[in-house]
Amino acid sequence: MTNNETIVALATPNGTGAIGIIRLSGPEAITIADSVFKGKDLTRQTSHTIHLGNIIDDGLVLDEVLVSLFIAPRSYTKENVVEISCHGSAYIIESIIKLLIKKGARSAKAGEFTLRAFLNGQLDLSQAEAVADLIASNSKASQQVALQQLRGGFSSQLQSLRDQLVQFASLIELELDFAEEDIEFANRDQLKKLIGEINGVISNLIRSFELGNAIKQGVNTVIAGRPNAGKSTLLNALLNEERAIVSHLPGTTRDTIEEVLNINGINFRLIDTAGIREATDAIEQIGVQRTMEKISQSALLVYLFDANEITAEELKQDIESLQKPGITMLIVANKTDLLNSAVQASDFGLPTSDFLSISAKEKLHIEELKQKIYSSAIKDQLTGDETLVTNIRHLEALQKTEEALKKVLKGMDTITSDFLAMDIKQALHYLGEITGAVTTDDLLENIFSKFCIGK
Ligand SMILES: Nc1nc2c(ncn2[C@@H]2O[C@H](COP(=O)(O)OP(=O)(O)OP(=O)(O)O)[C@@H](O)[C@H]2O)c(=O)[nH]1
Ligand SMILES: [Mg+2]
Repeated sequence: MTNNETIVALATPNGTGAIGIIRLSGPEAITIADSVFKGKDLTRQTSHTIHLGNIIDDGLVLDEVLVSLFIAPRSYTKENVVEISCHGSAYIIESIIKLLIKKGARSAKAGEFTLRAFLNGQLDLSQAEAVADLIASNSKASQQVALQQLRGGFSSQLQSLRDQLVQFASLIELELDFAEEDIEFANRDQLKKLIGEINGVISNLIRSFELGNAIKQGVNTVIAGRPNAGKSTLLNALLNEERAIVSHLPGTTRDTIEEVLNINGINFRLIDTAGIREATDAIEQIGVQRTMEKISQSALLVYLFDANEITAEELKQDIESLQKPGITMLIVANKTDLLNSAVQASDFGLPTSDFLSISAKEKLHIEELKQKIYSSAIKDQLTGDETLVTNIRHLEALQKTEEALKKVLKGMDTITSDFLAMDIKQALHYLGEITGAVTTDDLLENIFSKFCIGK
């Protein structure tokens, strides 16, 4: 990978806007910009300054622009960076980029600016990934988690663990030099203690993935129950919008309907489904199948029933048939507006904890249900500064580290120092994959190709 090329790309979205920002990075960024700019000599200006002037192509003024200068290493990529703010016409933007390429820049690949920032030591790998997450964030919580990771909370924690382990690895390597004398430089009890500590942190991080992933991707929340229970009415009430068709005919909803609802900063993907029963025709049967699929892919199931229609025995059967490991079930009694008195969990012989009674049609207790949905998914309180793993690549590396450390612990009393050193190195390798201390071209390609061009 050579960094002596100067790259160029539009940093703002494609299409017409008030302004467009074209970014150049590389050793020639300033001289290339200067060669098309009339106003000042850009090569003689100081870093972090802005200059008004014209972009000239073939003697003609193409646009009046503002040019910002960032002189290496005081820039995002640690290279010379120039940002040209021009008028946001697609024609002007394209013409300026073409002109800069004619003068010696080349088109940047997806994520190439951030890749350079990583290769030049501006960011570690998990921070670079956080840049992509931040750009993609679509809720307060996902923005906060990405920002936390960008600030390095995640990597610094792992880095200090890795440092301690490196120390042990070197002590054990030292033992290999004195193998005949049977000396132990690395105190085994201390090593055990350290591994115990590391394992504690790692398993917390692994556990945080469920929440981290929920925050990043949104929580799949399926509304299911018998036909006519009021599922579509409930979807509409939660969204405050007439999204799904409601009718008194059972079997109205046939396909699944998905909409995002934000509760306290977390996105929930609400899925309204076809009512579960013995289907009366082939299409309904497909609908019911789809319902079951959606349930199995969801983290949260809102089981809705018509409190006027169902017996305690039927309810029990429904709940039993829908209960699966890994999915939290809320049991919600609907149409309570038709009842003289409120229904309670105990009426049906159910525990009160995950039970709620509402009227979807009259919008009674909908806010309560929203909060219950939130607290079922976000079991631990979010304080905003905790370290959460949101990235599947990190999760896998952590799991592999955990496995490698288990091997170290298991082998500590039985195997020789050379094998122990190898097992520790394995753990170090996986930890390094997260921060980028250990990388391969494939890994980098994989991560940065997911960025947009211009980032
Ligand atoms: N009184 C009363 N009627 C309700 C309530 N919720 C829904 N309904 C009515 O119950 C009927 C069925 O509502 P839907 O929302 O279509 O029920 P569904 O569960 O989506 O039904 P399918 O899609 O056929 O499975 C409609 O006539 C609604 O107006 C409620 O809280 N109170
Ligand atoms: Mg429906």
